[in-house]
This record gives sequence, structure tokens and C-alpha cells, in this order.
Amino acid sequence: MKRNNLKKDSELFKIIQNERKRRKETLEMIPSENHTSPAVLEAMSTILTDKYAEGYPGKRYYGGNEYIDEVENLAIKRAKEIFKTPFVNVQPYSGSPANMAVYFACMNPGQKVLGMNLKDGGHLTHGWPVSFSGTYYESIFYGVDKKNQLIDLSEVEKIVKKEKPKLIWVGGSAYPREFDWKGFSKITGEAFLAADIAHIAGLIVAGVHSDPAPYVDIITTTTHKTLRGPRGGMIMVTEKGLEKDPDLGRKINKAVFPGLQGGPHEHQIAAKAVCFEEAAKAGFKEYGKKVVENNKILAQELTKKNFELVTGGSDNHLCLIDLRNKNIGGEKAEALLEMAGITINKNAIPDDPAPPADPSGIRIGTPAITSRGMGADEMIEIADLIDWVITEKDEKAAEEAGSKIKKLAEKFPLPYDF
Ligand code: DSN
Repeated sequence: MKRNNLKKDSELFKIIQNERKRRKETLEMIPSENHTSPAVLEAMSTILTDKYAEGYPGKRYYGGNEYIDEVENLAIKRAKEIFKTPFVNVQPYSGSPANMAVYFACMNPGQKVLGMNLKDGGHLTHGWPVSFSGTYYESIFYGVDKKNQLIDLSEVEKIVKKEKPKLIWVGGSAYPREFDWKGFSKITGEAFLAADIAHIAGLIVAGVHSDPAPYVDIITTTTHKTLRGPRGGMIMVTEKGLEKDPDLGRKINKAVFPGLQGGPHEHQIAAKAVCFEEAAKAGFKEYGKKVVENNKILAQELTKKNFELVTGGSDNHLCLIDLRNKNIGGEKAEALLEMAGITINKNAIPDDPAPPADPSGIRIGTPAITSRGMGADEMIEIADLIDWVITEKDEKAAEEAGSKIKKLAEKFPLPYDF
């Protein structure tokens, strides 16, 4: 296929070129973002986007799906291999629709869901009032311990015993430590236990974060964060989940289609299949290890410079930084670092006294810069520049840091710089 057709739409082409330049010259350090491989990008732009395939392989509501079935079956087979689960649905458009399907499959509206408080690092879809999950279901929350900012399982156990939820979520978007899947499995009672591994899926596949599959009933994830695939979602049911309810896989399928979605995006499913194949290779283990190693170095360097890390450090790919001792809010820190070419996001810290629009913290992560090939030396340099910008708090320092970041970034080509 000729690849120059987009150039004819010069208005759009220019915008995309600008975004490409931005990525090339800056560091992507939002922990939920990454740089996909050229093969994933190619799969996303195939003719598979044209096809309607409502239903599942072998049972579609549209004709002409012989090869589409092969694509989806391949994605399912590869996903089962890397996540070691007996049931997989690869159709969810993204993480929130995947989580929505879990509610739809396991609960009736009005029943109770227990999730980690969004303010303590949980996710909107784990019961937060403004999301469907807190609107149609009765949501209750566990948080982190006020002193050490870690999940306290004895507190969770008390809530479970008192409230008897139907579904419990473990997982989040700003928790810098490992989740104790086994500990949760001991206190779940009758509830379905669901692991939302969106942030850490790639680390689990790489063997650098513990695997929830032996302990939980259901696993959901996005495919685009540490897993480094296309933007998308998926749902797994474990052996344990099928023992609890042998019909759970069928219920999940029914919840995804026809419950919540129409035609699956088969170009996206093909790109997921590419991502699963890439994640099964030895190089992916090295990448996962390096993501965590890089983040540990970054955490250590920032701590040396008197940055206060929530929980005192990190075991995974992200650091949550409490900026109150630096006398700068999350919003200003995000803006100055962006000016310096370091893209991060403002983020609430546990028990944050500041409003969500200008919280007391920032969230930083290493997946994308690790995919670019950066290592220990670069982490030290990046920590120095973050410190400089946050200490100086002015645009001049941010711009000077920006020229250093540009030089650093250009030494590490993007995977899709071809
Ligand atoms: N938006 C994602 C993140 O940035 O963590 C969570 O869904």
C-alpha cells in the first residue's frame, strides 16, 4: 500500500507532523503512555477497519468474516498464552468499556461495588460517583493508610465484612507499589475479585510485577500502557473465576456484545495480536525490567533532591510526588515541565487538601522513555533537570532545561522514526 496518501490532506498532515516533532524533541513521562512499534501502527491502519463483525468468531451477525475470525482467534490465542488465563475477550474498545462489561456481567444495578478511592490512586470506573460505576451501582471505597500511604488489608477486610460487596476492584492509576493479590483473595468473601491491571499489564507479562491470575476471578486491562500495544481494552476470566461461576466467560461475552458494544474494531484487535506477539518475546522481559529499574533510579535521585515520594518510593513504573515542600502546585509544575520538554501530569496525592484542578502532586513514569532506549545515565540527567525547573519555578529555567532535553531526546529515536 502506498503510504503517502495522507499528505494530500495537508491540513491534517501538518498537525500530525507537528505531534511527531513534539514527541521527537521531548520526553513522554506520563506513566500511562508509551510508544508503540511500527508493526502495531501498521496493523492499526489496515483494511480490517472496514469490516463489521458483530458477534464472536464462528458466530457473527454479518457475512464475509472468514479472515476476521482468524484475526480475532489469533489475538485470543496469543492473549491466553501471555496472561495464562483460560478465557479472553479482546473486543473492549478500551479500559473503561472493559470495566463496564464486568459490572454488566456480574451485578445488577444498585448492588454494591468496593473499589480503591480515586483520591488515593484508584480509577473512576471503580465506583467513583461521576462515572457510570458510581451512578448505577452503590459504591463504597477503601483507601490508603494515612501514615504510610499503603493499602491496609485489615481495613479492607473490615469494610468487606460489614458491607458484603458483590464486586471488589484491585488496581489503580496512581499507586506506586505492588498489589497484594493473594492478600486480597483471602478477604474477598463471596464477592467477585477483579484485578484492573491497566497500568501494570506489561510489567506482569515481563515478570517484574506479581501475577494476579492465580488469585482473582477477573482481570481487565488496557493494551496501550506498559503493554505497549494499540489503544484498546480486554477482559480475562481466570481458572479461579470459572470455578466460582463456570458461566462467567459467556456472561462477559454477552455483556461486551450485545450488552454494551456493537461491531468490534478488528483493525485494533489485529494490532492487539501484534502487541501480544511482541510481549511474548525475550526483549519484552528486558524492557519491563528496565522500566522498573529506570523508575527506581529516578525515584532515588529525586529523593536525594528532597522530593517527597508518596509511599517513600516506587516498585513499579511510576512515581507520585507530593510537591508541598517545594512550594509549587501540580498545575504549575506540569506547565513548567512541559515547557522544559518533560511531559508529565498533575495528580492528586492521598488526602490531598488541594482541588483536583490544581492538586498537590505530579505523576511521572518511565515506560515511554525506556521504550526509547534510555537508561541510568539519562534518569540521573532527567532528575537533575526536573529539580532545576521545580526549584527555579520560572520560564527562563524551563526554557534552558528544554534545550538540554531536546538534545537528550534526539539521541534516542522513537520506535516509529522510519
Ligand atoms: N487515564 C489513565 C491514566 O492516565 O492513568 C487511567 O485510565
